[in-house]
Amino acid sequence: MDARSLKIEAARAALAHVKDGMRLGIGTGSTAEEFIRLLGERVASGLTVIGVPTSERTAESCRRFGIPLTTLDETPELDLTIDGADEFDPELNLIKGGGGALLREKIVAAASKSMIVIADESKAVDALGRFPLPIEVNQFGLGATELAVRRVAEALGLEGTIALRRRGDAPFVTDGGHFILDASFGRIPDPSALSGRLFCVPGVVEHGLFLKLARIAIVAGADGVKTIH
Ligand code: ABF
Repeated sequence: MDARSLKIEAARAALAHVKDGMRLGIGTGSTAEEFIRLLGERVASGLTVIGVPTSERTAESCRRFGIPLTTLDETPELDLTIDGADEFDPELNLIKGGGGALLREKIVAAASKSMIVIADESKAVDALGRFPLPIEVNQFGLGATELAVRRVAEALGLEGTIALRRRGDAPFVTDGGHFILDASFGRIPDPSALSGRLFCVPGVVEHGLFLKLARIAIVAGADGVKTIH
């Protein structure tokens, strides 16, 4: 099965968790796009849900597929968020943010009673860190923030490169107007320690370590779809 088919299978299996009347957090990325498309079909045939999108891109897709939207101001508590991930470990800790939407994704996930990750099996890792960790930072003080992040990493014995994400010739700018540093530290033995220390850097707005947020991962692979709790 090709990569897109696996994403569709994971997205389809996640739909079984969506019940009439639910307030949903709706993720970003190519796997989430498949979910949005399938959810749109269910909405067209009578399912009643309301969604909070995790990015402008997702908001646009939801509108295209007829999914009613709300905001966290109007609906501050959600029943379920369904989102993709860049990688997940056996404890369902995640790295997210490859799509640049990590801040809204984390706010939405944290506002949800439950979070389900949908992914193909290539996203499974024994320990986080194969995928570069996205760190969303304020544009002001970029150089100082990058240096502080480097010092945090060194204090934890992590080494590697930190790159400012770019789109073409210009830095990539998030929906919130921030930059992203992609930190290739390799294996992260203690994600919780790294998370705590990164939050002590004033220029860090958010980072892509999603720890203890996902309850379930629905993972599609060559052997079928597995649900991991
Ligand atoms: C979002 O999309 C991100 O947090 C993650 O970076 C990415 C996963 O994308 P895809 O489903 O395209 O692999 O959920």
